[in-house]
Amino acid sequence: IFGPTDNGDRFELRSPTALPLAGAFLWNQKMMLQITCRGYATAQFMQPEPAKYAKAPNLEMKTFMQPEQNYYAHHPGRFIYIKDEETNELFSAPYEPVRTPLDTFVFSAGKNDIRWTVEAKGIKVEMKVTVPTSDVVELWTVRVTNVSGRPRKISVYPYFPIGYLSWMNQSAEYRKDLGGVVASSITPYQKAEDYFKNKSLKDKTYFLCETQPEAWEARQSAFEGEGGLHAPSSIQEPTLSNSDAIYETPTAAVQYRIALRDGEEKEYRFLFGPALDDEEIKAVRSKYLSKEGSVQAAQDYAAYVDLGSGCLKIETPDKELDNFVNNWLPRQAYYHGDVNRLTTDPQTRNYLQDNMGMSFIKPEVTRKALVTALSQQEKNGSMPDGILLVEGAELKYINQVPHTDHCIWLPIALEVYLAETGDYSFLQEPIKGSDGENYTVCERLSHAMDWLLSPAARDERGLSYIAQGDWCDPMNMVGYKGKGVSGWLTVATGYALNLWATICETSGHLDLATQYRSGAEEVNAVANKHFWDGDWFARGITDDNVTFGIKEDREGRIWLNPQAWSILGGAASPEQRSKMMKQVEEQLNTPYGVLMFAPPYSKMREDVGRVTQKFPGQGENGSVYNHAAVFYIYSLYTVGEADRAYELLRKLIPGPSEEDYLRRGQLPIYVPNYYRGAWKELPRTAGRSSQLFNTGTVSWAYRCFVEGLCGLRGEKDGLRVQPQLPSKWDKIRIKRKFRGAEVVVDVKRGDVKETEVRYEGKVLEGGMLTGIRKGEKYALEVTIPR
Ligand code: CEZ
Repeated sequence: IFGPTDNGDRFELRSPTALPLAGAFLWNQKMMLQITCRGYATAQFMQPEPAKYAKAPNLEMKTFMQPEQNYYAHHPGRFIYIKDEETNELFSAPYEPVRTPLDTFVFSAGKNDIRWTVEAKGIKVEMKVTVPTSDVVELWTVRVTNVSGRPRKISVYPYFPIGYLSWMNQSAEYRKDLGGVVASSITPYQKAEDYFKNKSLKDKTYFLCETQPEAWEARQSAFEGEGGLHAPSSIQEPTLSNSDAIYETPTAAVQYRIALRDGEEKEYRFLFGPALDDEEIKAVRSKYLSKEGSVQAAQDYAAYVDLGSGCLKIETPDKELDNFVNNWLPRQAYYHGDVNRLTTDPQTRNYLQDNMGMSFIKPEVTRKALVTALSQQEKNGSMPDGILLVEGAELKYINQVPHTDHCIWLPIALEVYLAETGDYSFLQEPIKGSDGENYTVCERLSHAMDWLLSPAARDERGLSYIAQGDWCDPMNMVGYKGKGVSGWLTVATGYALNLWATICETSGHLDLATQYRSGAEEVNAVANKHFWDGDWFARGITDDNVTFGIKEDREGRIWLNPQAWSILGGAASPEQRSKMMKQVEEQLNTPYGVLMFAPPYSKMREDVGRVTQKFPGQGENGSVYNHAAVFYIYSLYTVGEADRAYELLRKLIPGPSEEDYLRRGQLPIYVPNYYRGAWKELPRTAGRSSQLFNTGTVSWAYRCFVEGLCGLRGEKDGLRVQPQLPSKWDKIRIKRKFRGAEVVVDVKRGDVKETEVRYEGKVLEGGMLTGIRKGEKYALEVTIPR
């Protein structure tokens, strides 16, 4: 019932009930559309704040996407009802709302479009949706074919619910002049100043038809009547009633009554989206609502998505993995780097990590993002909680809660950018900041590191304050009184300082290198003094001086982040590492990945905070939180733990067994932010996907494949080749784009003591390929020990 097609370009699901929440997503720089295999949809566009053009039947708040969202009959969706005019029998595509058993069901997630093929009662319905590159509109094509072996009379009813738009003013009607249903509304507001802001909001929702329908409904209650969505009353009648909605809930349903000979098909095109006024509606109509227009848009969009195809193609013994890494992972990383999760104020750490991933795809974007972030650095060297991306944007929601970790992500993102591009001159680029100063990148990074080491960021013991959160957003009460410290942030500070010291060294700033290297040593020493618990590092010390994440804790006993980052930053010695890894294996490993911590909290712990109130095993309360998992995986690659790393890396994606797919409930076309944890406590739900595709995991995951598994890591003067295959693999083949060149690498096991890299027959010293020229092709033969 699952599987890749078209050489991995698409992924199919052939049951509407096996993975009912499974879906796919499309985006462009202004919008995002997530749609499930059964037809439920969540779409969002930017104006510039996120907004919706199809809403729930009651007033919906503008919150971020919800994990494991459940759908209900009236949830926004895109559906086609088919009625047999002779028997009155009904079914709907793709599956909802009628839920008739289907003879065929194929949900096919592509990189540039999403398609369904559905067959029931001798009628085949093919649906396809895509979005254009820069306008906010869904482009739909629906083809209906008679496959019943005899002539048929049917009615085809596209039904695109619009929902409750506004309690102030809402209406809808069929507009003959525009060729579709248009709903109008006024975004509710109360303050006079909002009137002026809201004037430019796209408060109209349109559903435009290329072929004029015979009849329509623009009022939800008229469409549904007493029959409900399983058998709408209006569909029981010969024709829809041409209703309008006047301060009533709008909908868009239209009817085509057709006769089809055996084998005959009809194709329809529709547009669905938001608009400011009639002019905009006319403009999208003339641009997109035709065969030529939609073909052009599809080509352009495919070209746009293709820009995100990344720098790596692998052939390994695991075909499913190849499929994911070659096709879907870079696409997801590109989505993050290109549109910053469609927010106007991304969290600073998300912004930096999402753009870090872009180094492998479009490094010029990473460079620009680093400039944008650094230009918002505070006078004292610290970084704000969020980065403002458009004029007039404000720090909202979580960005109003003080977190202390934002500086550490600067050298992390910068280092990946430099490794990928070798663009060390960037360090000397001056950046004018909102602090009014004109400092170079190098100076700004040093200021950020100085801040991490300053008394503003560290207590008298030298441990890093946590305030109302570090990487873990909901860990908001460890330090809200001003004293609590973070074990993770302390070792992460060590990592950031070491990275920065290395960059300084490589770029010839030796004095700075020595200074920050000794800062790192000092930080790592105090981390060991205060957080080492015998077998692992503790997670923090509360305002009341209680150390947590230690052996004595019944819940929240061992946390992954302090272990991973003490490996990265050097706080952990080789002996400590092996102790920690053993504990991680025993206490945190599950068949679905490694837990963020265990055991999960069962009730509020007031000196830890909101994280303990999340449902056990969900979100940050001890799930397989993939972002945390991938930090650990990356850290394992940095110390040559190839087998441990690969085992966990593979678990980031669903499959390949059917049982695993069913449990996770998601297709292998993106990494979700978590899989449910509480594997020991609540085994029934363990492994279930959050279905959320916004996650910092992807940039690190891509990095793990490029630099870790394939071992193709950029350095100032070239490419270091050091593959780390799991021991059960004998060979892999890699194609890697690097600084404009193409490097093809054949990796095999052989009788060598150490990895041997040959280029044109000669062994490369230290596995370093240097003198790489743009446009050239390099073929490397790599032999790794058996
Ligand atoms: O958001 C993420 C953040 O975007 O949570 C991560 C954090 O590092 C990322 O920057 C770990 O806390 O507030 C909450 O409780 C939520 O859990 C969000 O913070 C969380 C959601 O996954 C967003 O979809």
